[in-house]
Amino acid sequence: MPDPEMTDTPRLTRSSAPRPGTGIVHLGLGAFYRAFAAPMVAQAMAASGGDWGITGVSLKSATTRDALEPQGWAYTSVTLGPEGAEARVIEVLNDVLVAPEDPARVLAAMADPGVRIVTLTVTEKGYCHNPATGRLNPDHPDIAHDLAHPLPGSAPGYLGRARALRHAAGTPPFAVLTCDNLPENGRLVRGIVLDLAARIDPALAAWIEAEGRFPATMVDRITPATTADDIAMVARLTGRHDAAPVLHEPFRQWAVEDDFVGGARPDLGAAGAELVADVTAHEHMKLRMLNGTHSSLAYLGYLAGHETIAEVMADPPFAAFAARLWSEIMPAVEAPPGVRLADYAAALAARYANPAIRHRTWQIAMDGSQKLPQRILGTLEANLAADRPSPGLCLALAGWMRYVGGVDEGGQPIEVKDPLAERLRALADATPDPAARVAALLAVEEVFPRTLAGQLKAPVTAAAETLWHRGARAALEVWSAT
Ligand code: CS2
Repeated sequence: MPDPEMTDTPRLTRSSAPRPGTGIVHLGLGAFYRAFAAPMVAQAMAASGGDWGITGVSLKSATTRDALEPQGWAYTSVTLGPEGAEARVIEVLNDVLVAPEDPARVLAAMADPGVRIVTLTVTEKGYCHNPATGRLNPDHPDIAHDLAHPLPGSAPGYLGRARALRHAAGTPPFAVLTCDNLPENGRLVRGIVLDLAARIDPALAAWIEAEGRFPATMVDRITPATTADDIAMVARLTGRHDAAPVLHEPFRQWAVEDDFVGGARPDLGAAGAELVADVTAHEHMKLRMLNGTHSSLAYLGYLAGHETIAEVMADPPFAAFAARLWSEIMPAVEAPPGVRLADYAAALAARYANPAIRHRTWQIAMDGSQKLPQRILGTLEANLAADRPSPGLCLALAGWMRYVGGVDEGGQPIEVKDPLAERLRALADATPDPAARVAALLAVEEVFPRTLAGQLKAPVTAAAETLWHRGARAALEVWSAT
């Protein structure tokens, strides 16, 4: 039903400014990319020129294309700071394609010699890999399909098949810049694409290995999913109806390995990105200190009845828990040059508490089976190796185990979104008591390497007993008093 407030509000339309040529194809056009990388590419072009317009590709639904098309692909990016909201119109998209409608058109866009970079935000599960090993899962139904058919459906399939077209045409490969929260994301996607390519044609794999570039990158800006209320708020703020605005925090950080094919890239440095030789330290810090605590607060916060991360941080036992998590995580993180980890943690606490950002615990809780390895398990492995206890992170894991059971502490159903949801739910249903459930879930090998699972059994079981018996909030109160 049309919002009555909106009927008289004119639609946002694109300005008459000249459009740059297209130099980037982006797979997985979600809110995060439009709030983060796309505006920085626009800023880079404003500073230093270049044809880096973007063709966005939705791999699943037509919603974003349908919303943006009448606006000439322009959209509003709204910064939500504690002092208020500030809107800016972003005009860097040249087109949006919906892959399932016309896969050949997506491949043709990716094979265009003017395209020098393919960026990705397809979320962790979009890589069709085994989260515990970081390797392609050849049994994944989408990969099995893409190996058997020239018109793909998955992100790795598009990367492999589009490269095959370029190889056949004598066009240099594009650089692949994944903007997903995966560990050493450039090397991970490189391994996945090489594995897939080798199964299509070994010569293709050899060419990608020699000529392809996969710069790793660390991306950071908190960007909750846009809601109907947000759309109405943006219309009031700007006087224009935008069917797909994006809303985000003021903070942003982009560290990128400067390793592109032929050095071709937008002047991201002019937009504030850090171009570095090796992004591993930045990535580990962000995945472990930000995403690790985000997931921990999301599971336990959801169980305690909190809807958003800001609400979680406003609840004293949770704020104390977050601080203890950071003190567990910091010894397992190497600070990037010039960064003090304690300052980074303090800045995270302030970002999480921003009341203008309504980031739902349920949204962050999604896809835990794909997120836990790089967010929490790596830290636990490092702490175990150094004999450092991690009771907070073990409680967070117990929180995930409780959450994937699909019933909250008040007996209400939880809508668990996860590629392994059914299996996790069946394991949880079969093992209502905490010790048995911990054992059953630690045996899920896609998530937990076997040795680590053995080491985690006792401390996670202890945490689960407390969590089951007392509930999340009381467990934190007890636990943070020890
Ligand atoms: C969040 C991230 O949804 C999630 O799992 O942890 O999207 C987080 O907001 C971003 O990585 C921040 O850069």
